[in-house]
Amino acid sequence: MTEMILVIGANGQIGTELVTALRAKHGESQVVASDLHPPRNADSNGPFEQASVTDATAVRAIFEKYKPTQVYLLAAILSAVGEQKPKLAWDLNMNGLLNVLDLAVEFKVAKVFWPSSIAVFGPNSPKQNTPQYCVMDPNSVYGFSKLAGERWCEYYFEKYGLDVRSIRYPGLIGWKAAPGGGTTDYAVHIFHEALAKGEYQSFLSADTELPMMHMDDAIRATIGLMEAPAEKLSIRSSYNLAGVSFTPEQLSGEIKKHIFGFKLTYSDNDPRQAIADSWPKSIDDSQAQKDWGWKAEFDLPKLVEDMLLNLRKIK
Ligand code: NAD
Ligand code: AKB
Repeated sequence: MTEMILVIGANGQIGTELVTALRAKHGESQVVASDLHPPRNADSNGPFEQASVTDATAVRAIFEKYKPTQVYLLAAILSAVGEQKPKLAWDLNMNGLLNVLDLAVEFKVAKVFWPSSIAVFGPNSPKQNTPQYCVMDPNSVYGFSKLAGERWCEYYFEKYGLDVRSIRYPGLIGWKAAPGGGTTDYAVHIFHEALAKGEYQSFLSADTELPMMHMDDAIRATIGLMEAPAEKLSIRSSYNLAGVSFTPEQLSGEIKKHIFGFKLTYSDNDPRQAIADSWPKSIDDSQAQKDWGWKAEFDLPKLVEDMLLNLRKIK
């Protein structure tokens, strides 16, 4: 079957890499990129549609034009920006999702991907090896918009038979695109500053351990989940997914092996610290391993080596 794939929120940290990967696999003309803003990648020749996902009429026109067989909805406001613009975050993260789910049912889209986050967990969730099912009391707007989104995804699967698939991504680290305003962004910025200045001021404290993942692993997981046979998938809310967990201090220690004299300092009273403190330190992803054979490839040394190698080439 020839796929026609629509990626909404295509200009962001994940979309930039996902569109490239999907176009390499399915052909440029088969992957439609869409975003609120004009395309960032001037080298990309594939179709592009500028629209807001909250504008149901505009999104409907895109569905009518391309008749997508798969839709990836990436447009969202992330955790840190969400605390500055709580109502906007709720509106985009909820109504954008509901618009896409409704259109996917109406246009009989075969598969929908929508990402959740480790932000669905809260202060009373277990911190170590956080299980798939446990207490979930997220206290950021982003976190509870993702938790509500998970419930909607499962609901559309159960009620309307829509094949929705989802992953609770950890903090993602890639060299091709900048992160979009999250709590884990320090772990991308640190590489740019380490190479440019030999130092970085972290907005999270030295011992703040968080689950993270190299972008290559995240893209492989996303496409792997979308290609898995439907009958193998036991979770239609969102799968826990683990990569590598580390603190700013541990990341800095690994960077120092490559950049002699790299200096990490810390700022006080950053609002992102409270968000990070409410999140898990590590994730149990045994259900993803069991259902669709997921396994991360990047550990901390490999992630750091890859980031520095590639950033050195493009700087
Ligand atoms: P990002 O902020 O980098 O990109 C989001 C994109 O959505 C941007 O290009 C933005 O222009 C676009 N957008 C914003 N408002 C829009 C609108 N109204 N209509 C259409 N497009 C709009 O985000 P990302 O890091 O690429 O994340 C993509 C998804 O993955 C989000 O749902 C996010 O919650 C989830 N996620 C990301 C991470 C991570 O570490 N990057 C971790 C967990 C979950
Ligand atoms: C954020 O920090 O908001 C994101 C996420 C983990 O969802 N990177």
